[in-house]
Amino acid sequence: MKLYFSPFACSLAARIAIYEAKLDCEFVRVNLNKKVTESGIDFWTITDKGKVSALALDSGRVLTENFAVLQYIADQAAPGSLIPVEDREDRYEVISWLSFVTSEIHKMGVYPLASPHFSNEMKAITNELVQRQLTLVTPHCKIETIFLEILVSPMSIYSGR
Ligand SMILES: N[C@@H](CCC(=O)N[C@@H](CS)C(=O)NCC(=O)O)C(=O)O
Repeated sequence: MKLYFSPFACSLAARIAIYEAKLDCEFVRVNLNKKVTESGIDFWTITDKGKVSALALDSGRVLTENFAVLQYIADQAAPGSLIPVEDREDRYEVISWLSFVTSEIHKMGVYPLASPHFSNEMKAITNELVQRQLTLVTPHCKIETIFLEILVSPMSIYSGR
């Protein structure tokens, strides 16, 4: 397994999850501006989305989208250690929060904050929104799993909490 990552980008969640799951994995740093890996491979040839996280599985399949990548990693860990096992209601609660962080915080909130294309006024509004969304997620970080904490920590770093 090979994780294509960029320091302090959202791929940090996948890196932490892999360490927590104690999985064998090669970490490949990507320069997201140049779309090139540290060894000079054109990142577009790895994924035509050009974004981290990208997780190359031993089968050759490349998984993208943190929502999927994190669930895959969690399912490779010891059963129930990162995400509740199948058939448990709280598994779906974790998945629900994963979706919330992916859509409501990462793309709706964090992306505009990091983007040079948004005005300071827009960033101030967004920052308020992100803080509110993080307040919603944080109390759920303790639900029988550290998975949400893993996901939320990098997001917290992003938004300066
Ligand atoms: N929908 C993707 C978004 C991933 C994403 O936006 N990754 C950012 C880093 S946090 C990236 O690679 N940006 C580079 C780019 O957009 O060119 C997911 O949820 O995994």
